[in-house]
Amino acid sequence: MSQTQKPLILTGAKPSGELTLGNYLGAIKNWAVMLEEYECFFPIVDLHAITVRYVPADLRRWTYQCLAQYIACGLDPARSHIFLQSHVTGHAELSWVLSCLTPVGDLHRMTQFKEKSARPGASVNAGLLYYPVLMAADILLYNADRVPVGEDQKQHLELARNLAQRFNQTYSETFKVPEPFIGKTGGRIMSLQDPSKKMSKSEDNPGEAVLLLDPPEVIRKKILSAVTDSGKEVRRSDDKPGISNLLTIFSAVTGRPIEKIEDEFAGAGYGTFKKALADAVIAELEPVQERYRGIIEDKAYMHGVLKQGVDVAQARAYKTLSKVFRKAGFVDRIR
Ligand code: AQP
Repeated sequence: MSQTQKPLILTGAKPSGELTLGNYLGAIKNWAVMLEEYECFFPIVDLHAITVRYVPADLRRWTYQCLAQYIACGLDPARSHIFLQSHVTGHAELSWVLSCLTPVGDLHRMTQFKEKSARPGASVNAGLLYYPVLMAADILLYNADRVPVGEDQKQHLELARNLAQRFNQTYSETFKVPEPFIGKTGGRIMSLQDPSKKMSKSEDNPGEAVLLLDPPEVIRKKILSAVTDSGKEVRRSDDKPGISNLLTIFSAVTGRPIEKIEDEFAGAGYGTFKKALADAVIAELEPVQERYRGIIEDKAYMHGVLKQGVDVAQARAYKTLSKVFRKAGFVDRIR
């Protein structure tokens, strides 16, 4: 089968900080096994990174880091299209058209908007509210068949599906309605310090998240100090959110079912379990970090990857955008 006949997958991360174990287990690790079966578009969605206060130099550094980590985690640029969202003309334009079909109330109901706007000192700008419309445009611009997302992004994907249907009904059949694709394990990794909220790269407390680039001793320290629950049994249960989260991580890292891990650590206590988990996470991330170090030094290689990716992405984006503009009634550009 030629590459163009494969179903199209599109998914990306935003360079709003250093990638976490949550980004890796809930997303990137699952994407890396899709390269054969799907035509994969992996944008780094940098336009999304400016909805919160940020420092431009950090954004640039995190963008390069994200690119090098994508590749180090197994997103092979020879078998996928890796590019920066801001390099492609079309994301912002399509999001404008889609925003004119989006009830504002739908955006106010988004969990992520509610959480982020409630953070102390948050600047609640229109971009933060509008973010899911831009995300819908990211997906629909490429007419993606499936979108691998963590549980936390399901609500945003639902909006993208609604907007595809609404556009098709308002104008005429244009967009595929994208399907979610959630990995079997690691769907939602929670904070190590507060397992009621997800592990996020932009949290202020460094103990909350293992970062992909954390040195082994830091990873060990963070996991050993992760909050656990009363009792000492290593067992998944609704009233044990801390240990349940650590079991999810263990299972996602090793590929072993949670029940098997519970059996192995029956009667062992939290301390022994955490030490084994730290070893497993370190063993998983060490080769990624090793590959990362080689890639991040090689700017010319990274620029080559971005150039190759954007050429394919832009061609596809222009095609969709001109179709959308025509259907929306804009006069064709005079060439
Ligand atoms: N804790 C998580 N568990 C599972 N999956 C997660 N993802 C993020 N956090 C977790 C998934 O990673 C992909 C890339 O995420 P993103 O960078 O685009 O945005 P995000 O979900 O907002 O990630 P963060 O880390 O929480 O960033 P900040 O703190 O800046 O908002 C997505 O597929 C996401 O589902």
